[in-house]
Amino acid sequence: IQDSPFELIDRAMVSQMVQSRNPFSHKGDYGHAAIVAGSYGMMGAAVLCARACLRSGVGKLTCHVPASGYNIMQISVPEAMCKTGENANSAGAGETHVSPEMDKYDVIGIGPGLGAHAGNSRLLYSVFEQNRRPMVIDADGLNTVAGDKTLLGKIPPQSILTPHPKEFERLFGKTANDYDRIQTALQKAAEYNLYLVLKGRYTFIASPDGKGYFNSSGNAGMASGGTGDVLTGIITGLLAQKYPPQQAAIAGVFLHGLSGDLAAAYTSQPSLIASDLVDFLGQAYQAL
Ligand code: NPW
Ligand code: AMP
Ligand code: MG
Repeated sequence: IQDSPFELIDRAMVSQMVQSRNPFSHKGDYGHAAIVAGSYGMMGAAVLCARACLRSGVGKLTCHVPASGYNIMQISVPEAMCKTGENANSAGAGETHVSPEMDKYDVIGIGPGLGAHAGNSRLLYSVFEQNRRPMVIDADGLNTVAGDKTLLGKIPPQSILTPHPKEFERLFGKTANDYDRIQTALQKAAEYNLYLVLKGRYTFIASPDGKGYFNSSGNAGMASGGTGDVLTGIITGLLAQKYPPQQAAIAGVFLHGLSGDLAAAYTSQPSLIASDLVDFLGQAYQAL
């Protein structure tokens, strides 16, 4: 990395970014995040994302989930408020997500476990039109954009997209190798004024100003369902706390990987599950 144009994200870099708390602060000082996630059979993704967002330090959190996920969310994450479509009391009554009322929220994280529904495209148009602040887009949020490429140009500037390699390919097409993928990411980040977080062993962040960052934390124990949903919650929570998007992306991926390293040291790589990343986030903050 010494001769590379890219920077390495390490403990020293992230320690400088992490904000300490004013002793007289209250929950309003740490932002109100909205998470738009979950669908029938994938409420776990929404729960993991919400729990991670809370552990990252957000002041208030409201989860927009389909009616079928209302009880699951309220019981699994009592700290979060919950909004559903009109059929909130009839279990399994629908898969619609209420579009967040933008004036209420400082940031929106959208996508984990959303599923592939006909209404997703309309939901994203509405979200992008009403909210011009940086947001986080992951998973089926990204897949929706990939299925309707005009959405790409409508994403609020400085938003953070967190694709894994397959999601990246759906968005921007096949690349010959890792080097090409990084070059494409840098080009697209600049073109659309977005942060692209290419998840993997060494997650790479392409910044719209042309800079690139490789993450140094994390391990193969994190190759397990739901770990990406946790990352979305962490970055959303950091944005809500007014970390600038570049810092939210950098600190988010490092803390996520560090939680994974601490969790693996406690349990083991094979037994690591996504919930462990949430449970060890507090220790990751302490270790900075
Ligand atoms: P393979 O398997 O090696 O051929 P999808 P998803 C590839 C939700 N979840 N390097 C992989 O390739 C998510 O939030 C819900 C290379 C396969 O083809 C989403 O909303 C959970 N290739 C939804 O599920 C827990 C890689 O991508 C394809 C790669 C679908 O998300 C699980 C799979 O990607 C999940 O998070 C890599 N590093 N990573 C819950 N508990 O509710 C992936 N691939 O089709 O986008 O499926 O990522 O599981
Ligand atoms: P997703 O595929 O969306 O669930 O995201 C998986 C998350 O786990 C990403 O943050 C990856 O960077 C991380 N991850 C997966 N496999 C590894 C690995 N072998 N080493 C380090 N991090 C990993
Ligand atoms: Mg994912």
